[in-house]
Amino acid sequence: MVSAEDKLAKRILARKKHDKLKKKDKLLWNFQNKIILFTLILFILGVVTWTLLWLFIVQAENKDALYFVGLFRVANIEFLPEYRQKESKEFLSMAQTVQHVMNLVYTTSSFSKFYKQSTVSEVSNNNNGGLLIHFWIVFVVPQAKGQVLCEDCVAAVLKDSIQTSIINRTSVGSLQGLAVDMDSIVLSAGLRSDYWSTTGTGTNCMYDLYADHLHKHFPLDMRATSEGTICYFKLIASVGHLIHLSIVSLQIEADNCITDSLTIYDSLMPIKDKILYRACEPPDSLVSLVSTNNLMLVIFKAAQVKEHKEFHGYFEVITQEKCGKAIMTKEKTGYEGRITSPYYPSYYPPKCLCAWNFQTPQKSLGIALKFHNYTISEKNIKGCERGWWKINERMYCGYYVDHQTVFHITSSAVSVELQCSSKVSEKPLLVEYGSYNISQLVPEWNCNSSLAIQDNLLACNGVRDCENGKDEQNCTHSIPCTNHMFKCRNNICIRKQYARCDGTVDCVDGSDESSCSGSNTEEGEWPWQVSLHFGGAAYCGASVISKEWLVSAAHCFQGSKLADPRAWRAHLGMQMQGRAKFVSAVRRVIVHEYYNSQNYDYDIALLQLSTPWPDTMSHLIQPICLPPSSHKARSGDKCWITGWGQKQEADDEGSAVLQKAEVEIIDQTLCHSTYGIITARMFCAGLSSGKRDGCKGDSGGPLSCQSNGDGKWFLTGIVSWGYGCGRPNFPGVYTRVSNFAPWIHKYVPSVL
Ligand code: 4AZ
Repeated sequence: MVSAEDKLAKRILARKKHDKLKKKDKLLWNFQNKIILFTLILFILGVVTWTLLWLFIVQAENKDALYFVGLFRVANIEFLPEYRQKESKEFLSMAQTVQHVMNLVYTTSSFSKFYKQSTVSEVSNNNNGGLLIHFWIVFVVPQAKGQVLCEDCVAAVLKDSIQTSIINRTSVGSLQGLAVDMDSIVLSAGLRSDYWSTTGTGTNCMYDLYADHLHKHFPLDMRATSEGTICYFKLIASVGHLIHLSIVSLQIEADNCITDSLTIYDSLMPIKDKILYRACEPPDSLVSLVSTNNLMLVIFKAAQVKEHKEFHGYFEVITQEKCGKAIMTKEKTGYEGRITSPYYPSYYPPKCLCAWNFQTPQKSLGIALKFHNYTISEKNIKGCERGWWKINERMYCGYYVDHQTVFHITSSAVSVELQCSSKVSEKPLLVEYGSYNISQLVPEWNCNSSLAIQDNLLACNGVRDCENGKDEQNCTHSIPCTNHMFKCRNNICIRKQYARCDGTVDCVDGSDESSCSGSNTEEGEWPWQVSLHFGGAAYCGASVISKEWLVSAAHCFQGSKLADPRAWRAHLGMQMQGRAKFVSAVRRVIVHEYYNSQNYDYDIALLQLSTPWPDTMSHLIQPICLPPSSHKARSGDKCWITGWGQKQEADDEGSAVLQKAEVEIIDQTLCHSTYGIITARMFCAGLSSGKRDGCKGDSGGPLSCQSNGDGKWFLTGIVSWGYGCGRPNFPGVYTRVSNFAPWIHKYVPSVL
C-alpha cells in the first residue's frame, strides 16, 4: 500500500519531471522555429537577389531601336488641305486612326514583343487618288536578335494583314477598314537621325514646299553650316502633275556618301526603294530628274565644313509626258529623226512604258536604230536590271556604254517598246532612226566591206558572223556574251562547255585556257580565310585578324545597301562554300575614310563580328598576323591568294571549294607602267603569263605571305582589282596592308 504523503511526493516529482520535459520541449521548439525562420529569410533573400540580378541582366542586355520607314495609299478617303498642318485636328485624327491600325497589325504579329510604336509623318494627296500615308515603325530588339527583323519580313506582316478579294481583281484590300492599295506599299530600313528629323524636332532645316504654277522655277539653295548640316526639302506639286528637279551646282566632299550626299527620293520620306538619284560627289554635268508622282524629297547632308559645301537647284511643276508614237519613215535611206527616253534630256523615271511603231514606205526598207552611248543585247533568263526593250516581239536588255551602237531590223513594220524597270532614275537616252536598204546588208557583202561594217548589227556583237571574222575585228568596245557563252580576248563568244580549262584551246588566242590555275585547298589550310555573304550569297572574302575583327576591301561595302552591317554574315572555318563551321552576324563595318571609289585607293575595311569565334574552333579558325608598317613587300616574293571567287573571268558563279594559287609580287614600276593609276597603297602580284589571279568574288580576301624566318603567315595584301582575270601582262592589284598598321590599330588595339 502507498501512503497519502508518498502519493503527494510522487505527484510532485512527476509534475517536476513533466515541467522539465516541457521546458526542454519549448527550448527545442524555439530552436527549430529559429532555423525555419532563418531558412525562410535566406530563401526569400535568394529569390529577391535572383530576381534583381535577372532583371539587371535583361535590362543590361544591349537593345537596339530599329527604324523602318514606308508608305501606302489609302484609296477610300478624300484628301483635305488641313492634312498639311501637323497640328490640325484632321491630321491628328487621321494619324491616330492609322497608328491604331498599325498597332493592331504588329502587336498581333510574330514581332509583337519587339514592336514599340508607329508614327504617321505625312498624309498627302497624290496622282492616284485617295491619301498617301508616310509612316515610321519602331522596334526595340536585343542586339543579338536584330537580324530577325528584315525589311521584307516587316513589309510582309503589313501586306499579309490586308484582305484582298480575288473577285474584285483590284490591288486594293481592306486593312482594318482602310482601303489600302497593296501595290503602293513600300518599306525599308531607315536611319534614326531621319526618324527624329521627320517626326520630331531633330532638325531645324526642314522645308515643305508646295507648288502649283506650271513651269515656274522654284529655287532650292542650301549652304552647309560649321557643325554640319542635314536639310530636308519636301516638294509637293498640285495633283495630276509631276516634279522636275534640276541640280545646278553641288559642292560636297567625294567620300562615297559617308558624310556628304545629295539624295532625291520619289516620296516624302527617305525610303531606300524610292531613291531616284544619289550624288556622293559633285556631278560632272547638270543633272535633272522627274518624279513618278506629285511628290519629291531632297536631302542634303554635309559634315563639318572645311571647304565650301553647298547645293543650288530649282524645281518646277510639269505635266505627265506621253512617250512613243507612230512614225512613217521617208523613202530616202539614212537617219532622219530621233526618239528619246521620257522627259529627255532629264534622267528618266523608274516607271515608264513607251511604244514607237515604225513603218517604212517599201518592203525593201528596214529600220536602223542608232543608240547613243547605249547598246542592247538579247535578254537572258536573269532579266534586265535597267529596263528592257521589245523589238518586234524579241526582248533585249539595255546597257550604257561609251560609244554609239547601231541596230538594224530587217522588216518594214517595226514596233519598239521601252519599259523602264530599274530602281532609280536612268540617264537620258537618245536614239536616231532611219530606213536602210535591207538588200545591202546581206552578210557576205557586209563581211567584205569595212565601211558598212561600222554601221552594222553584226559588228562587235561578240558573235563571229562573218567567215573571215571581219565583223569582230578592230572593235574598241565589247558586248557581254550571253550566259552560256565564253568570251575570248579577241571579242568572240564561244560556247562555254568547249572553253573550260580542259587543255584544249578553243579561242584562237588561247584565252579560254588562261586564268585556270587555282587548285582546291584542304580543310583548315587557310584558317584566317572568311567568306562574306551579302543577302545570303557569297559576295567577298575577308581575313580573321582577332577573335572579333576581320579585314576586307572597302569596295565590298560601296553603296548604302552594302554598307549596312545587318545584311552581312561572316562564314569562318570553311572550305566548301555553305559548310562553315562558324557563322556570325556583323556588328560594324568600318570603311577607310579615304577610300576612293574612282580608283580604289585605300581599299580596306574592318568588320567587327557580332559574336567572337569560339576557342573550340581554333583548329579551323586562326588569325593571320598583320605586317608592321616597316614591312616591305619585295618584288619576286612568292605569296598565296585564296578565295571562292570565279575560276574564270567568263564564269558567272564562284567556286564551291576554296581555291589557292601561288603568285609573285611584281615590281612597282612595272605595275605602274601596266595600269598607270597605281598609288602607294597598291601593289601588283601575279605571273607574267597571266593565270594565277584573283577574280570576281575573291575581293577582300587575303594575299598571304609566309615569313622565311619563323614561318609565320602575314596578311601582305587584300584582293582589290585588276583588268579582267588571269590575262597575260595584267596582274591582280592588291591593297598594301603594311600601310594600314596604325589605322587598324586605332580600331583594334588588341592586335599588333
Ligand atoms: C573582283 O571583282 C575582282 N584579277 C577581284 C580581283 C580581280 C578582278 C576582279 C583581279 O572581285
